[in-house]
This record gives sequence, structure tokens and C-alpha cells, in this order.
Amino acid sequence: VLLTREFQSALTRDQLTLVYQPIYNLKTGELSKIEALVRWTHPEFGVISPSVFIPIAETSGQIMSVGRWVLEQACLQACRWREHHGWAGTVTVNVSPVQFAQPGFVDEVKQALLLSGLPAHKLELELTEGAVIHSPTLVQTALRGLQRLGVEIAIDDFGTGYSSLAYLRDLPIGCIKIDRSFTEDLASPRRAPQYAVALITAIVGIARTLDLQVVAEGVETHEQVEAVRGLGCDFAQGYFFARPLDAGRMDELLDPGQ
Ligand code: G
Ligand code: G
Ligand code: NA
Ligand code: MN
Repeated sequence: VLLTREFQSALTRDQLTLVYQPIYNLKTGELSKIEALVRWTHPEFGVISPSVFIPIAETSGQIMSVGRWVLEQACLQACRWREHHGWAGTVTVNVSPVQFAQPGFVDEVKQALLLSGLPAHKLELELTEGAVIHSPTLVQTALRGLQRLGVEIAIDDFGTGYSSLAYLRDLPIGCIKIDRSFTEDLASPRRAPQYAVALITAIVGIARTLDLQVVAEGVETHEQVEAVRGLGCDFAQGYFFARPLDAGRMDELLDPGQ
């Protein structure tokens, strides 16, 4: 309750920031994508995780303004990286199902692209399975609208939601991000890694059939990098490569000679 009230002013008082985590192509080593992640730095409580304040913002309706801000900032930052570092990669932005289900969402995305000058195909929106699975008309329409714009769609935390596979075939989705719980099990002494191997193999098989990219999330060790590469994942992301970084640190990563 306290946080709900505090969050009212988070945006207007410039307490929200974005951090960025690189996503690498496992075949070429290129820094292909960068995921934008929002943070709330409260003057007293310090950094508050989006897993705490996003649900609050979803309930209060503030998710609309937060979501729009995140989208605009991420697109602007990606353009700076294109201009200053010649970076030709894709910026990925998490979208709340609540935000996604608003009728004006596609227009907001269009606005953020126009405002920033970012080419539409260099923006990828990360949706969870729950946001697309039921595919009511509004969701279908939004996805088609985004497809017409040229924006890419990824399914985040894949394998943890409702497991219907039909939507992968029927909707304009280009990428699946395998949830980090699968990656974690690959090198876990507690869980049997053969299940994770079998499941990731199956997911990659589905992705190949449907011509989807596959990102392995939560890669923390060299062993896991080699494992997900060997299993055919296209990209990987996780603490092994880098934690989410502020824009300045990401500048250094994009241009180490600077
Ligand atoms: O970055 P971190 O691991 O703390 O993120 C926790 C959760 O918050 C993740 O599920 C992540 O997808 C989500 N999240 C991070 N940034 C955003 C954002 O800008 N918008 C939405 N809707 N969710 C986000
Ligand atoms: O739900 P989503 O996949 O968007 O969550 C992204 C969050 O996962 C990021 O905010 C980041 O803090 C966290 N994360 C990224 N890489 C790793 C990792 O290697 N290990 C763990 N435990 N968390 C990670
Ligand atoms: Na994400
Ligand atoms: Mn995820």
C-alpha cells in the first residue's frame, strides 16, 4: 500500500531507470541483442525490483505510462548505440500483458519508433506465454499490427506457462526465450540434468520446425554456455556474459577502445 502511493511519483521524479543485458549469438559471438530492464531507485528504500513494482503498476493502471516510458527510452538508447558505436543489433523490451491488451498499444509502439528513429525490425517485444496464449481478438489484432510495422515478437520465460504449442504456429512470433530454470538444471547437482537436456532439445526441435530463433536465458557458467550451444540454441544471455548494466557500462562494452 505504501509502495503503491510511492510509485505514483516514481516516474515524475525520475526514479525509474533502465539497465541493459547483452544477448550473444552463440555461433558468431556477436552482441546481437540487448534486453532493456526497468529499475526503480527509491530515495529511502534503494533499488526496487520490477518483480515487486510491475504488479503494483499493473493493478493501479500506472503500467501504461511506465510501459510507454520504457519503450521510448529503450528505442532512444538503441539509436544512440547505432549512431555512436555502429551497433546494428536489436533492442528487446518486456511488455506487460496488461499493457499489451490495451487497444492503443500498437500506436504507442509506432510512436516510440517515430520518436526515436529506430527501424522497426530492430525492436523486439518480449511477451510471456500468458499474454498471447488465449489469443482473444484484441491480442491477435495487436500481433498482426506489430507484424505489419515490422516489429519482432519473442516469447519470454518459454516453457513455464501454459503449454499450448498451437499459438507458436498461428501467431507471428519470431523468437522463444527458454526460461532460465531449464538452463539452471543443466549444471545442477540437485536436479537430473538429463531432463533439462531432453526438454531443451525438444524446444529447439520445435523452434527449428517453426523457423524460430532460440535464446537460452540465465546462463551463468562456461559449462552452461557450451551445453546450450551444443543443444542448438542460437543465442544466450546471463550472468556468465554480463549482469544487467547501466547505459554507461553498456557503452564501454560496445566500444572497449573508448
Ligand atoms: O530485471 P529483473 O530480473 O529484476 O526482472 C524481474 C522481472 O521483471 C522479470 O520478469 C522481467 O521480465 C520483468 N521486467 C523487467 N523490466 C521490465 C519492464 O520494463 N516491463 C515489464 N513489464 N517487465 C519488466
Ligand atoms: O523474466 P525475464 O526473463 O525478463 O527476467 C529477466 C531477469 O533475469 C533480469 O532482470 C535479470 O536480472 C535476471 N537474470 C539475467 N541473467 C540471469 C542469470 O544468469 N541468472 C539469474 N539468476 N538471473 C538472471
Ligand atoms: Na525478458
Ligand atoms: Mn525471461
